[in-house]
Amino acid sequence: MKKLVFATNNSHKLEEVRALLREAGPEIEERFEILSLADIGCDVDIPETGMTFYDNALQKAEYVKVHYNLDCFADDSGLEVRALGMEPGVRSARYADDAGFTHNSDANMDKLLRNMTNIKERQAQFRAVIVLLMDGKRLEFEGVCRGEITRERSGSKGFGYDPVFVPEGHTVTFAEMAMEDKNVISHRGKAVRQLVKYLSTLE
Ligand code: ITT
Repeated sequence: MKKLVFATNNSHKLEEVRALLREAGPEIEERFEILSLADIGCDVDIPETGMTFYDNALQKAEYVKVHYNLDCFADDSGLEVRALGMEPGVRSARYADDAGFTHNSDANMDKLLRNMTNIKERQAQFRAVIVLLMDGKRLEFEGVCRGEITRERSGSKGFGYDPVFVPEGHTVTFAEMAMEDKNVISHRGKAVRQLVKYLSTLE
């Protein structure tokens, strides 16, 4: 079985990705052992200093490759709000902290709703970029999920901005959906299904 590390400290991302890989069927499950950072004894908050999702995902994946010499993939993702010039974008995790250190979803949502108080145009999208470093190759997979920012929070499932995001074609927020339903339409679900497609083509 081939070991593949998912370089994230976000337990929700890990849970979503593990469910998506399970759904991909026994072919993937039997060939790849997905390890978390905790599984490889890494408790570092890997620096993310890039200007793009791609740069940050690569930075996280390279950290594991360099320090642990294991094949690895990382997800860098965030929320892009049209009326805010695609902010918070790569700063999504630390949006409410101007210094960019702390990671507080409640404060992030408060700041977002505050900044959008008088804005009628609510279109937004989640974007996820996955970088895979495997067998000396570097691959990129990307997924986008369009939707709208609500005026108040609703729901308690999921993580991050899920309580304030209603995906296109739906009437409830990501935080009101079961994880399996979110995964069908989410940015991460789309990116991970491309990753799975690639893994399933390998000899
Ligand atoms: P890792 O870097 O350890 O993977 P992280 O949470 O810091 O975990 P990112 O740097 O990629 O991850 O930041 C992504 C942020 O964007 C995340 O903290 C949320 O605030 C937001 N986000 C991304 N995907 C999301 C989703 O599916 N639902 C809600 N918010 C999401």
